[in-house]
Parts: sequence; structure tokens; C-alpha cells
Amino acid sequence: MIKFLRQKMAFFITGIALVGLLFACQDLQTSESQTQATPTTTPINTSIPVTTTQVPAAYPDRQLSASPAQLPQLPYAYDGLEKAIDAETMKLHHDRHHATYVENLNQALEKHPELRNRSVELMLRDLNAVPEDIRESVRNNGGGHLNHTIFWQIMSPNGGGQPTGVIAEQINQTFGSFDAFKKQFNEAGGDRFGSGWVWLVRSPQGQLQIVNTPNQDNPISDGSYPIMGNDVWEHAYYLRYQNRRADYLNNWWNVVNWSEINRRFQVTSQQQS
Ligand code: MN3
Repeated sequence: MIKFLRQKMAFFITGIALVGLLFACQDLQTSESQTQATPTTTPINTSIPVTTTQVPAAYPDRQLSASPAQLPQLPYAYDGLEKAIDAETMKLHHDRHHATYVENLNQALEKHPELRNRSVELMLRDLNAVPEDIRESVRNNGGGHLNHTIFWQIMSPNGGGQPTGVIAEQINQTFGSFDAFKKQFNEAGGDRFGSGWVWLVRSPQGQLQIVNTPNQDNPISDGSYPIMGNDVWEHAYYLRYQNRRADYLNNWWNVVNWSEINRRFQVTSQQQS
């Protein structure tokens, strides 16, 4: 009887290990190929309630894993965005700042390993469901991880110019023209006192809006979907622009990746309509 149980146990553990390995491999594959379309991942632990309005935020087609959180590779070289951002800033920003948010998020989650089954987006969307002792850390570091993951993707060495596709029409409809939109976006970025972000979001009512957030707060905590965002922390621009945030905001449009922004907009349109 004991032998039978032991065999059964060994079989069970091997099963769990194989499933674990499978998930680890999937994770590895998707992080290596960020442009590859993959199905939206859902939390593995089904005992945690899953909201019906799951809007993936970092990648339009999947959510950010927290088991553990991983620093994504930059989709271009450090000097790829020289038209707006110098290589040294990109290196520090990605390898140090973003990496630190990832490390700190994982460290916080060590205290509550049960949360690792939730995606970063899911935690940020319902911060009250995160235990109080790590809530602030998840807000700041989970937000930092999510914001920067979006940020790297919505910029490109081949970016800039006029918006294209559906987002171009939507911007014209909502803000009157691309120039009017840019002006309002830059003003909102300049108005954010201290550190934070400026965003174009789709509101819960489906409207395009420009908002800014303090620190590393992401609009999904307010129920909006981030379509594009610019980092207005000094670490994002100080080496080249020093205190001239307005110059950075103006120049940044030279690297904006409209095809990725269209992709994000289309995914959220489909999910919210
Ligand atoms: Mn930053």
C-alpha cells in the first residue's frame, strides 16, 4: 500500500515538474520573440477570481508574467533611438532602472508567493486585492515593469513621422489634428510635477484621452487601457536634455512606433467593443 502511494506520489510530482517545465519554456519562447503573436495567458491558479474585462497591457496579446517577472530584451540596439534618446541613457534606463523594478517586484512577491500566479496587469488593476505589506511595492515596481515594457515597444529606430492607420483617424477625430494632439500630450507631460508618465489611453467608456500619472502608476489601475506613453522621469532624458523636459518631449516623436501603437489600439478596441 505504502509502495503504491509512493509510486503515485512520484508520478504526481513528475507530472507537476513537466507542466512547470512546459510553462517555463513557453515563457522563454515568448520573451525571446516579442513580436510573435501568442495567445493571452491566463492566471494558472484558478482559485483566484479572474475579472471578465481582462485587457492585456504590456503586449497587446499577452500579459506580463510575475512568476517570476523578467526583464524583456530591448527590441533594438542601445543607440537605435539616437534621433531622440542617447545610447548611454537607453543602457542605464533599461539595464539598471527597469532591471531594478523587476528585481524589487520579485523580492516583494517572495513574501506572498501565491500572487505570482497573477499577471502584473491583474495585480495593478486591483491593487486592493494585493496584501497591504507589499501593495506599495507592487504598485511602484509592478508599475515600473509594466510601463517600461510598453515604452520600449512603442518606440522604434524607424519610428516618427505622421501617425498611420486607424489611430491616425481616431486622433484626428478626437483631438482635431495630429499637431493639436501632440501639443496637448506634450503639455500634459510638462505639467506632471516631479516624476511620472504621460499617456494616450482608451477610457473605460471607450474614449481616447490624454492623462498623466505620478511615479510609476499605470492607467490600468484607473480602468483605462494605455495605448502609448512617454516616461517623463529625469532618468529618461537628463544626460542629453538636462532640465529641458520640453525639448525631450518634442524630440521624442521622432522615434514613436506607430505600427505598434496601432496594434495596441486595435487589440483594446476589439476587447472593449
Ligand atoms: Mn523610466
